[in-house]
Amino acid sequence: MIRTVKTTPYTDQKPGTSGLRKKVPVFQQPNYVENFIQSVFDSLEAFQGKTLVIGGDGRFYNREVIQKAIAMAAANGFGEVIVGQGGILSTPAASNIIRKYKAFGGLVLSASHNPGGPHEDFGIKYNISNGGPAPEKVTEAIFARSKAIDSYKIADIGQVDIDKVGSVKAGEMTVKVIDPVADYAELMESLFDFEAIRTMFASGFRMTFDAMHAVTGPYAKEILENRLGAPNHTAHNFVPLPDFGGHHPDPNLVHAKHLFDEMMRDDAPDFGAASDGDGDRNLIIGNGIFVTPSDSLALLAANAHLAPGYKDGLKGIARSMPTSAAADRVAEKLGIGIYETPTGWKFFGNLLDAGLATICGEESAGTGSDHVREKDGLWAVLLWLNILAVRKESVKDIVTKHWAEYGRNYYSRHDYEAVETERANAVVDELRARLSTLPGTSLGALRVAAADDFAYHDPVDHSESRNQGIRIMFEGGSRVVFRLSGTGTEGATLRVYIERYEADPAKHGLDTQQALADLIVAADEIAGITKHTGRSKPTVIT
Ligand code: G16
Repeated sequence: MIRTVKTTPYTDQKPGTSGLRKKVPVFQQPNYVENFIQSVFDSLEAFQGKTLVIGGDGRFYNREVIQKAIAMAAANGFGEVIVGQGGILSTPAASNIIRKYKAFGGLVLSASHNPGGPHEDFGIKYNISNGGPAPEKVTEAIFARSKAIDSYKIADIGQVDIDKVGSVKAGEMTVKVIDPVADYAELMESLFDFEAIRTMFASGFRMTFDAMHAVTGPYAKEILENRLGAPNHTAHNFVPLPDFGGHHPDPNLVHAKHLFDEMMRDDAPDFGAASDGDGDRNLIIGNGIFVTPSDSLALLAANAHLAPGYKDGLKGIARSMPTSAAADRVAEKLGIGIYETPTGWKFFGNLLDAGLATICGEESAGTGSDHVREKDGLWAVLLWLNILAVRKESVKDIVTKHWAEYGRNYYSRHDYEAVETERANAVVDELRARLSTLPGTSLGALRVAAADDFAYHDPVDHSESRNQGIRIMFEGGSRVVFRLSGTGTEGATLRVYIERYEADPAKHGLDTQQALADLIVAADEIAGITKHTGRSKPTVIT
């Protein structure tokens, strides 16, 4: 039986950088989930009888929302739902399933690297038929609808068993429960030289992978250990838990510090990696060297031809604006296009669909390619392994040779988390008002060459996205960028991105914070961070 249930709108269902992210108790309010899912369906056209993919990262409230989503998909006329066994699908695996089985779209339930649990974070994101996050025109339509919604449709089908692989009927609709790993593992085998990586492991190559009790655990076990022959203690924390074991499943130098510390020891393994809550981010650390996400993008692009899936070269590279320009130098050398987009993987979709870019990346620990339409943590790890297997050099040697060839972009991000929203807005508003007066002014030895608020013109659909981050460019190529995060769930997070280019190999061995010291001081002076926020230092430095 299909019921139409009366509801009243919530005013705060605006999707951010990557879907709707809120605290669990917010999602647990009456009809909160139902309103949002119905607003998604109401913003779509012509999906009757078609397939919807549903999966999540296994965090607290995942199973409850999956049951609601299935019952609502049945009531709204979808013909089939494909769901990962146990409600599990990593974000890149969900993207692959949407593409492979030609689904109409998908609901990806995750708050990514944010913590999970009854008082922590949850999220819902809609992905379109190319497998990628809905573009802004769709998310804007969803938000508009959520403010006007007065009813939703739900089918009385009881609890669907999502723990057994196979097909069951839910009213008129079929629910297909699939192994969440198999299709993804097959895709990885088609892109990378598994034989070469197997040989490398067999000859004693040592790796440590931290799944952070998040969704990549089962994927890492299957691919790294079962298929590539890595020893069976290579993947750590590989059982996904609803609260990620009480930690932030965020693979950065703060929340994966234990991995960093292990990799800096004399007896460290050859390669260390981690992934986040929903499996789309990556952390790469070689024996004695952390590879910044921006450098990793550049290195992967420069070496991608060593993997079978990219042997014909790249069509182009895309990076988000705050990501360092290291990849630009690789694109220049390869004679291919480089695209600078706003923060948010959704902006890469058009470039990938149009064949303008093959590899994309962001400073926020995301790299991926045209194999799916999401960033992909294990993909990045496997491409690194493929490169290491072919080049037979250490991560450190590969990185330092890259710097010697292209120069080094010293890079760091300083985050001020949970700042009062008005205070964070004041930083950005005041900067914006002063943009035209900054060029030509000096801070110590640094002279401002240009300053703007980044705007993006999509070369494919010609849409415009404004106010995407304030850039202060200095003479000589250094810069600082300021923007407010679109993924936080508490107050505002001010992000400050700091970058300096150094061509001289003799100066490539500096400590990053030291190398950026004058820019860090300048950033505070220009933006008045301490004055506005009362904070004397960032919450997180990556
Ligand atoms: C999401 C987006 C990324 C973005 C990141 C940080 O990642 O998909 O494109 O770079 O958030 O965004 P912000 O700086 O606005 O917080 P994820 O891994 O959280 O889905």
